[in-house]
Amino acid sequence: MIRLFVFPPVLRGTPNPGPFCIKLETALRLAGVAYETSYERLAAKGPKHKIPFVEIDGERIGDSTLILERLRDEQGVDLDASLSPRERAQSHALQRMIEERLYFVMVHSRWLEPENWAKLKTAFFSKMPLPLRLIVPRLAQKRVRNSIVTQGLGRHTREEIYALGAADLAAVSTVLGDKAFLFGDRPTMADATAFAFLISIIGPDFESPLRTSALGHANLVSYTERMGEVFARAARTHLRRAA
Ligand SMILES: N[C@@H](CCC(=O)N[C@@H](CS)C(=O)NCC(=O)O)C(=O)O
Repeated sequence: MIRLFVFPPVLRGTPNPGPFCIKLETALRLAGVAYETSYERLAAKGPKHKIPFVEIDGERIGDSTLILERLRDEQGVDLDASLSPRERAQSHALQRMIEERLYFVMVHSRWLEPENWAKLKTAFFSKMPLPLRLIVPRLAQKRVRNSIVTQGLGRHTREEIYALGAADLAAVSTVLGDKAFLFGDRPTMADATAFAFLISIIGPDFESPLRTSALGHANLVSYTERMGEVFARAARTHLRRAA
């Protein structure tokens, strides 16, 4: 049995505060892989010092993509089995755009917009004992700010950052078009990834120009709702199977 380590679900309208946690859990559910969930706040417990991570037969493995590649290679778990080589390449490019750029726009909107930061701080840190509650949030925010600057996005103006995010969302919307899922009528790995980040952006917890851009694409909104139903239905099947 796989043990999945994700953040505690501290947000109201989003399954998990970590989009990579939602991505991995969606993929496991879609593939019908049995797992048990443990909540973890400390990224340092993971082998890559990031969350999510999993434990399989006592071994801890980090990184959502590497975990899924391992499950594909060792257990034949492959949500993309029906895709052509060209579709796999397109799926790869789409997912890397979402994870390596759109993600940082989302992080900026959550951690560095004053109103969102106030909400995030309460959700993440309000249960921490004093004096940690006064020190840790500021250090964490500073680390996030530095990481966005190092990544490159943080060197742009606020307008430029949201324009870059809007362009990524427009690309996802165009690829989706009027299809049910990104590569046709069945969800694949790209849908697990796109859903995770879209629900993180569209969910009701944080307002931002990025959310406004996403809400401007009717197909992304209905797609996120559709994937939300797939995610919940797959959970019910998963729980029935475990019972
Ligand atoms: N490439 C990783 C990214 C995971 C990631 O960035 N996790 C963030 C939360 S969304 C994290 O653990 N941050 C805590 C930290 O960096 O200390 C994956 O796909 O799992």
